[in-house]
Amino acid sequence: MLLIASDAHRAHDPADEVEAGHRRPMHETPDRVDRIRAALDATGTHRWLDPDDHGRAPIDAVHDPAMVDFLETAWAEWTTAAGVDDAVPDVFLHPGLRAGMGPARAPATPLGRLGFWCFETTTPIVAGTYGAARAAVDLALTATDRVLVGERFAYALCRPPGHHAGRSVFGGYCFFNNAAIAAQHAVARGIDRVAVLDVDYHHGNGTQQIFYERADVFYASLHGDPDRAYPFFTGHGDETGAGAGAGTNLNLPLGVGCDDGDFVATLDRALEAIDGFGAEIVIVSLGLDPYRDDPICDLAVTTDGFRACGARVAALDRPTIVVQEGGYATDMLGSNVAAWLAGLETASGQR
Ligand code: SP5
Ligand code: ZN
Repeated sequence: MLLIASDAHRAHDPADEVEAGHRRPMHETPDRVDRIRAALDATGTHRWLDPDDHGRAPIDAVHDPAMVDFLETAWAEWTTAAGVDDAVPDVFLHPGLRAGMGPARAPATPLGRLGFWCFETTTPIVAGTYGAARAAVDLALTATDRVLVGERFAYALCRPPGHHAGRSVFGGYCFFNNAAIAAQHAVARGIDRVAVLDVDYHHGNGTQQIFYERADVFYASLHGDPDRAYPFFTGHGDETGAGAGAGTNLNLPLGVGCDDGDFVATLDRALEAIDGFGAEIVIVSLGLDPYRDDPICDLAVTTDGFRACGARVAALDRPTIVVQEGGYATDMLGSNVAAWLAGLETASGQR
């Protein structure tokens, strides 16, 4: 299989995140990429390709350019204004704050501006964050280009991940929505119907939002039920799209301890819907955090379960771009990605 990766992600390496009010080591680390690369190299069956620079335009096509401007200069502003630690907000633009009083304006100070664009506290900005986030987008776009010219599959080893980044908000370890930008790129290249299949443990609030009113991009997600799971405020089963996009959003919330059988059966429901939609290409937001030993999640999927998932996606029989999202059981992360991709490739008869 064709794999796209680069070392640019390493520059995004915050020491800590603030989780439930406590400072603790980041779960989302450069080591995750090392583990994945090592496991995929060990298979001896994959080809690595360097990304092409696509510039800022594909990002501005999906995100508010003012947020992109903010992320470009956030670290410089933060350090100039006496920030020495990683940049993390502590006051957020809760919708109740200005309810009935019109929209908020982005403030002038760095801490205020962080709270304007970011929705939570586990996504610190450091000196290399913007460059790493830009590079992750290039991986997803390069994978998309290759599939659009005839490659059956391509895998983009994106880090930082993307699916929590919305049009004008970032968080959840994500800055730019790699999968959504790839989907929009495919539309811009003439694909009429694109599906994003999100199998990360967490609901992809950003991807759902970006395409919520769009008829040309279908979003389907399996995730921990938002009644108990981050990001809490999106991902319910009755969120089915709006306006022109009515019926093009499918959320499949999962209970605690969901095992291989339940997960694959639920995946089949998503695949049936994507097939019914008539997707010409599929973009998979691949999180391995449904894994039974993931330190921040509560499902029970095994490595064999991930292989089965890859095989089911292959059976959909569409050109497929796989974009890396989460997965924090680092000891098994490489094996789990390798198993998922092996399932995809084997079932398609490509190997
Ligand atoms: C891309 C992705 O997977 N982002 C996830 C971001 C989650 N960050 C917040 C984690 C809070 C976890 N709290 C877990 C409590 C476990 N008992
Ligand atoms: Zn996740």
